[in-house]
Amino acid sequence: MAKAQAENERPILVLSNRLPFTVHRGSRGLEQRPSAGGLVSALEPVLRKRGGTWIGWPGIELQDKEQLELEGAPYRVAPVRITEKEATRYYHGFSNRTLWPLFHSLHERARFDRRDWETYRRVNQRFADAAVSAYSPGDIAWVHDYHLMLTPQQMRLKVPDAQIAFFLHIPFPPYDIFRLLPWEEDLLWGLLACDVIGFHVSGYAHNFLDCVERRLGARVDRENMLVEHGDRTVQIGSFPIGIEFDLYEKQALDAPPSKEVRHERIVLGVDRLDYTKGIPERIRAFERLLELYPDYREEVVLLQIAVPSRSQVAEYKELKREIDELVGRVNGRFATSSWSPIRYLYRAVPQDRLAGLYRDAHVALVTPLRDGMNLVAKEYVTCQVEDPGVLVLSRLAGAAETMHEALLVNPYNPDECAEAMHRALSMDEAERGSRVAALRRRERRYNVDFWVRSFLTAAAEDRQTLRPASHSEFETWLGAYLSGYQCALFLDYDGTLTPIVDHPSKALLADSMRSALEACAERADTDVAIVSGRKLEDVRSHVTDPRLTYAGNHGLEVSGPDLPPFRHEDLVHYLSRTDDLAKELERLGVEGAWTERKGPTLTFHYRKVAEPKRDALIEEARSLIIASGFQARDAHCAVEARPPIGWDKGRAVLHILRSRYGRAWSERVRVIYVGDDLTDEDAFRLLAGLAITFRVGPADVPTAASRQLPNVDAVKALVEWVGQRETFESHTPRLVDA
Ligand code: GDG
Repeated sequence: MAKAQAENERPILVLSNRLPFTVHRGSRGLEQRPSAGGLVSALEPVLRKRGGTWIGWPGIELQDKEQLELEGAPYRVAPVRITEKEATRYYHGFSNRTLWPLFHSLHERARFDRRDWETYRRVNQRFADAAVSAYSPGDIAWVHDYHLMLTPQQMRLKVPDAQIAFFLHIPFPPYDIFRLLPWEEDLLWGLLACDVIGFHVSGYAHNFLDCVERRLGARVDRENMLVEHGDRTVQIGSFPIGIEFDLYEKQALDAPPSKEVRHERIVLGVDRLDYTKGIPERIRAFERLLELYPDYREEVVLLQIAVPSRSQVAEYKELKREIDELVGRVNGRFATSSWSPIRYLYRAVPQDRLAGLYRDAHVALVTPLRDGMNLVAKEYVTCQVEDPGVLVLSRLAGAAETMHEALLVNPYNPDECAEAMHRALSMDEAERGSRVAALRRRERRYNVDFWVRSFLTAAAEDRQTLRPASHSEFETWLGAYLSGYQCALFLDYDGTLTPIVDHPSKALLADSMRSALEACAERADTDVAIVSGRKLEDVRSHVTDPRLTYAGNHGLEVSGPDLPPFRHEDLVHYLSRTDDLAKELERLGVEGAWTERKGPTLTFHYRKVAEPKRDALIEEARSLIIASGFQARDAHCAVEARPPIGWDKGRAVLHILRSRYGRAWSERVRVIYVGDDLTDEDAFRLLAGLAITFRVGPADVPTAASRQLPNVDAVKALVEWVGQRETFESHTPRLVDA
């Protein structure tokens, strides 16, 4: 408990698109005005209490020498510099024209532009760099919203032990929508670098789990809401945001009667002018009310406040024009000499006046087509301190998940909305009072402080891990795939069958792994091949089983039962040249670095070289390798020199499959490939669609593998399952999705 308490006092870094104030260039230089809005009022007190840094974009392009200071604040502010051109692509482009519509499931509005994406990535990196500079061990970085979905991974790569949490303020869409995004995997990888990822409601969290499971092949635990991402575990959760209840309640109690409310009863709409908010649909629903129930004419007014938003974007200009025309049409149709049905204010109203309006409105019409949460619904019920009003709420807002006592509607159905308005306007006081009391009680309890506390507590908790991969999981993933087919199991050696150790000679096969491999080798329906970067003889001497096939030097040499021995024909040209290259690399003379000679290839190891010396050393080694006419390839703490002959582990696997089973191998054989190294990525890419591939170990780089496994133990469980799996007599292939 004491520990949890201490964790709750850690300094935080808040990363959000905007700083907690807006900046303007005035006659006296840069002028700051505090930002209104829930996020700022929720997080500011936390930063004031714990200390930390707020990292965000000031909203204008700062000149090189211009600095921003937040006067008197007990926390730091780190402005992220973004040029106007970058803002066009990062903010107006990728954030608001790609992610915003797509995540609200309005995919036809989404624009996919590679240049927007590249700028988004670059700007996200700038946020990550600012966070890395501001971070001290023990801090927690809390990244907010869809503008910064790559930042967690960019930060994690530089501070592997950082505590990083993310909260998404908008919906997370279902897989079928999410997968329209050309960069879908990058975003998932970006987020999975977090320790905790929070969403407003459990539906969004489940959508996210579906996407990581189906797109990345990550293991997920839906009961405990965990994702196994490489060798890390990520906690997923729903944390519905709340509002500053006491503040809104007080403002509602203090506000004078609203001037806008005269003798008519008010149906109120309050939104940023955004196509997700369903304003045209709402106006049509109100029109329908007046058609169906003429008694409301001259009795009721729709007061719609639309706050200008993203007004440079063409779609928003178009939406404004549409609303203007609709209001004109409906008013033209029903207005009388003393009454206009719709009063439309295209501007922001000061917050204290807004509280008065909420209080005095008889009905709030909160009917977004899709909304992460929707704070207006919460503010409205909080302000019902006098004659209780009725909330009509879209089922497609996150708020509908908890606000059961509202009248829930489908915003696309004008008849249903009109009926709900009628029910609201004719509801007796007892029912209105009961509904409002329950709604207010909930918002008072689950206010914004509760949201911050519960999120940060979850972020500070020790991570659970998933149950180790079990045979039943392998049965689910591979059972139908292998059933009735010959299985060809390809395994890398170092980091896959044995853990990575500080010298390759110490990487010995555990007895249990040896037994698991033997069980596979004994089966007539299974062939096992070890595909390694080591020399063929070296890897064979470690595994020893003569029934297995061995591919050494990244597949340049292959030997196995029923296979003609293979040695790539171009190798002779390189055998002598590796010797000279090895000598040149050895002359670099850096402590801890050494060269492994493997015949036609060599590996330059730097695992034991001090961290600060590495980058320069790698650069130098790569140049020497390339100058000698070899390809330089990155591997685990090593650079490989390989003959540039278009051959790699993937090609070797295809060679083995064709040599052993014939050209039509894919009709009889099902392939599994397991590896941990960057050199295994060649095989993952080449075998996509032809095999089920597993990447083992840390999730530090994106992978082309179809699935991920955390460690060598999980590989052992997989090999054991292959060795023990049920045999099917029939060789009639089942219809499966490979
Ligand atoms: C995003 C998600 C999620 C509106 N008009 C005036 C005014 N407002 C204030 C409201 C409310 C805020 O703006 C709007 O918040 P919403 O939640 O409704 O919508 P988004 O701006 O789209 O917010 C949303 C939210 O993030 C939090 O996570 O709920 O789903 O889309 O606070 O009061 N405020 C003033 N005058 C106005 O005229 N003063």
